[in-house]
Amino acid sequence: MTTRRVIPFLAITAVAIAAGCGGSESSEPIATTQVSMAKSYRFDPKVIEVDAGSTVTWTNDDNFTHTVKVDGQEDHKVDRGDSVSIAFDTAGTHHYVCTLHSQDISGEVVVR
Ligand SMILES: [Cu+2]
Repeated sequence: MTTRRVIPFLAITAVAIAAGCGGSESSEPIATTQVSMAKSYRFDPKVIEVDAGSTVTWTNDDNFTHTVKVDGQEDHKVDRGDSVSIAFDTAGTHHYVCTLHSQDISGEVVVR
């Protein structure tokens, strides 16, 4: 059976899936309560360490709106230039993401 198939010239779809930003995978926690949403699509520092009861502040220094959603908590939208503060009372490692770009940026708050 002859099936007529028009094979379009796939313009070499740059499967540019920025596969794993190689580089330093050393995610040693940084002792700070300040996290920048840095240009572009980054939480900086990515992994922080705070004392229980601390309030962590994220500031959006990027050109895009991001959010901070700690696992098990509500999502917080942070527009350019804005910030959000979240208190951490429970010891443990709290993973979070930007729900708008959850595949690109995430981070962790390690509470001691
Ligand atoms: Cu984002």
